Amino acid sequence: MRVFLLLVAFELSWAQYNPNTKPGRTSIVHLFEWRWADIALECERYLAPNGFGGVQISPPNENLVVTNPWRPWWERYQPISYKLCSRSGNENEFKDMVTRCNNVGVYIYVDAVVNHMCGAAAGSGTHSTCGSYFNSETHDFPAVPYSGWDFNDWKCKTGSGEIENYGDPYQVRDCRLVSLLDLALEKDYVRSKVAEYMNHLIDIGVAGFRIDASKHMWPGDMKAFLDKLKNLRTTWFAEGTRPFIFQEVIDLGGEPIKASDYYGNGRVTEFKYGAKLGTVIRKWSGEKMAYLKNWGEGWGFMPSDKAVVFVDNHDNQRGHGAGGSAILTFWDSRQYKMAVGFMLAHPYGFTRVMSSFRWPRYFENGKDINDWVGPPSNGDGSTKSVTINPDTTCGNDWVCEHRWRQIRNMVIFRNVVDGQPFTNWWDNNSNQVAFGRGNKGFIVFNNDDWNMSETLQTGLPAGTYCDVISGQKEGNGCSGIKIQVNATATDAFAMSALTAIDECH
Ligand code: AAO
Repeated sequence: MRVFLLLVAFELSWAQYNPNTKPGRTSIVHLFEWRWADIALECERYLAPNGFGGVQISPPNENLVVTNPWRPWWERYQPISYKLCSRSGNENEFKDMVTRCNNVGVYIYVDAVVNHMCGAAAGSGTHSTCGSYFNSETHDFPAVPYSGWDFNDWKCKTGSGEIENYGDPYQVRDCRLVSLLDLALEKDYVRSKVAEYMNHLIDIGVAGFRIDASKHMWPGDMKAFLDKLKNLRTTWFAEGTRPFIFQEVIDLGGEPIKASDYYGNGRVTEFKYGAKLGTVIRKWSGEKMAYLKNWGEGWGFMPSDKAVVFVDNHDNQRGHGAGGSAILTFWDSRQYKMAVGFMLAHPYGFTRVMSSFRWPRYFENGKDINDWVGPPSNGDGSTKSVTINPDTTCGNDWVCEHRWRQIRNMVIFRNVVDGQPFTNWWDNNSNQVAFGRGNKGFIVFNNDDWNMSETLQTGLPAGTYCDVISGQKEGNGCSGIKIQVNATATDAFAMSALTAIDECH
């Protein structure tokens, strides 16, 4: 009997590392600031047919409306209540999105902001996305409800009430992050309210959560509310499926709080990944692609089965969060495609693709003074819809990196090579590298300033293959480069900066 109980507990605690994506779907995409109506359409018309496993959405709950004079994207990280009501849409639109995406096998991952409510200086009134009243001075959020008792102010020991030093784990967990009112998650009442919000989303049919600002919560407090979560809806998921949990913890080293402190709760964001990959592809600090041979744990990253990886995120693509100027984004499109291609070809971690909006980036003294600019919006502040151009790119200033041919095809490549080993590494001791994934795929990168002409061992069965970077398989042919793989080796010459080979026959 005892053994049986232990086994059950073991399985339950492991399940939240599983992204819950459908078999053969291995990546999710962050559709940053998209409206629910647009996400529903995108699931049906693009994500499902192209093998995407899911979507990370922006926080769906009611938030502070900030107008100074325009609305910043970051207002969504200042909760006012857990009503499903935001610039992306209302509860009905949210439910419609979840149902339609789930029905085509693309699952929804919610960005859950549960460490805090709005900023201390937000004031009082009903300037919130659903019009709920709040008062940040008295810490009153009647639409939850939370009151003064539910915040950590008494616990924080800094003079300012703010996190002043990331070297002190108590400050980081008990004080305010950039003045955001810090919830007392040691209280069962607060844990229950958070769990109630997340369970409401599970009831609607979501598959998991990104937990915002996890570094600023005690791992044990998080475990307490995570343990209260229900299993996923059996309409779409197998009986007993736990929600996928990935925690936003920025650990670039050098602080006492480690990503590993959070492994017990689920996966963790690996911020070293994008910072290092950007440095390598930019060839900064003497880095070169040849050094990527032992990419992954060999670079000091967390265990692969704990990691969620990405080249950039909504913070560090605009100088928020961490990673610095090495982070590659859509603004550096050629290098960005190479980085995302490398990430998707390499077996390490669970991969998340970024999908952004364009903003009027403007640097003053090395800082983008428009880092706050919100999503493409109409005069009344409502978010613009994502229009689709005849050439399948997006309009209205939505960048849609996930629709870039090279990125979309590499999402498919990752699905094709899923479970295959990392094989046949080759490098020129500089910035030309290649590797295979068993007998299913092979990829070549040329980030040197000179052409490449090599004969490489691919591990692929002999035959004709389509390069999925320059084109793809179309009918019985390739729209891009066609590559002949011989019985033992193949000529990899005259290839573009990034070349992937995939089965096409
Ligand atoms: C806004 C205004 C504030 C105002 C506040 C309240 O900008 O001036 O006080 O409202 O009125 C987002 C925006 C914030 C915004 C907030 C609320 O980014 O600008 O504040 O919404 O509207 C830390 C956290 C991490 C967080 C990141 C931005 O640890 O959790 O800051 N990310 C999430 C979200 C993010 C959101 C929030 C959290 C809040 O993704 O969108 O904020 O819900 C160090 C620490 C990191 C720390 C960074 C930045 O990083 O390690 O933990 O991240 O500092 O403070 C080197 C180091 C690296 C270091 C980095 C930067 O790279 O190696 O470790 O330098 O110093």
